[in-house]
Formats: sequence, structure tokens, C-alpha cells
Amino acid sequence: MKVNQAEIVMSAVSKAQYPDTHLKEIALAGRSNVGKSSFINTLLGRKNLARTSSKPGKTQTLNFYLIENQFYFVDVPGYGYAKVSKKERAKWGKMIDEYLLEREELEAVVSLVDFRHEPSKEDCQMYQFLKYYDIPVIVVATKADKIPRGKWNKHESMIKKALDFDKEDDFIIFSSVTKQGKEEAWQAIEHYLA
Ligand SMILES: Nc1nc2c(ncn2[C@@H]2O[C@H](COP(=O)(O)OP(=O)(O)OP(=O)(O)O)[C@@H](O)[C@H]2O)c(=O)[nH]1
Ligand SMILES: [Mg+2]
Repeated sequence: MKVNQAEIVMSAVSKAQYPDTHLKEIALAGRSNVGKSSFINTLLGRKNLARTSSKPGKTQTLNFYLIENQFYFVDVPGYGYAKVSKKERAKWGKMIDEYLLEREELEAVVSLVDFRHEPSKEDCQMYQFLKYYDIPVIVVATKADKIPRGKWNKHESMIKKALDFDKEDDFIIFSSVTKQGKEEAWQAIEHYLA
């Protein structure tokens, strides 16, 4: 998809603030700093529409990006960011669960994991949560530019094994630096928008 029009329309902390336009939504979930905002920017061909930061925990609200007046990308706050209070974290958890479990417009979740490392406990929990509730999931392994190609197979196997990956799901090796996987990611997403 070639995107000409993209704008952030809402930063929501509760249901009442979600858009009421009934367009389809694709959510991005993943550990803080994994590259969710960068993924959105890369797909849109924008430098910094979705705020990126080397400081984890930047995105703290559900950010709705309206794309071509056709669908929304929903940037979900990163989990596993340690430097917030337990109370804060519980509040985020509730907000995310509420969105993922109750949002009728949600068509699929792009679950981002870092291609370099063994998935964290939270990465595995997120994937299994989505599988359990039958929410379609596209796994995107980010920061592939940091791994030499000769090691890609090994890393892919390592991640799939840890997630107990369902081979029916999409697994996309991605880099926002080289744009590796951009077309594949769009294809997987467009499948759920059709
Ligand atoms: N080398 C490399 N760096 C990346 C890639 N994607 C993201 N980064 C870097 O990783 C850091 C975090 O990226 P973000 O896109 O802000 O991550 P996020 O998941 O949105 O983080 P939160 O909003 O805190 O949850 C930034 O410094 C990015 O430049 C990638 O594909 N390759
Ligand atoms: Mg972000």
C-alpha cells in the first residue's frame, strides 16, 4: 500500500476516547523499545509521525493513526518497562486488555519481538494471550539489520520455539533501517483489511 495520508487522530486512555468511525484497526504490540513506532513510520514512509525514542516507555497511550481514511494503526504502549510504579503498570495492563479483548474494530495484532534476542516472558505471554483469544496475529521480528543474514535462520528458529509459534501465522523479519520486510508486512496487514 502506498500511503499518502496519515494522521494521528487520538491518544486514548479509555474506551470512551476510541474513535467511533467503525473503521478496521490493526494494533501494534510489543515490549517497550522493540520498534513499534518505527514500524509504523516505516510502513507509512514517514520519518517521525509516530514518536520514536531511545528512552523506553515513550508511548503511554493508545495512539490511533488514521491511514488513507481507510483504517487505523493503533500503537499500544510497550509492556515490560520496569521504571514505572506497579500501580501505573496495572493501569496500562487493564487498558491494553480492555482494548484487545473488547474492541470489535480490531482485525489483527502485529506482535513485535526483537530479532536479536530470545523472546521475553512478556513476549511469550502476549503471543499466547492472542492465540488463546483467537485474535489474529502477525509476528514481526525487528532490528534484523543488527543480525548478519547467515544467522537469520537460527534466530528465526530460536524465536519460534520460544513462542510456541503456530506455523499458520505470519512471521516477518523486519528492519526499519533497511526496510527489510516492509512489503511482506503490508501484504499480511492488507489481508486483514480486505
Ligand atoms: N537498528 C535498528 N534500530 C531500530 C529499529 N527499529 C527501531 N529501532 C530503534 O529502537 C529504538 C526504539 O524504537 P521505537 O520505535 O521508539 O520503539 P517503541 O516500541 O515504539 O517504544 P515505546 O514507544 O517506548 O514502547 C529507537 O532508538 C529506534 O531508532 C530497527 O529496525 N533497527
Ligand atoms: Mg512507541
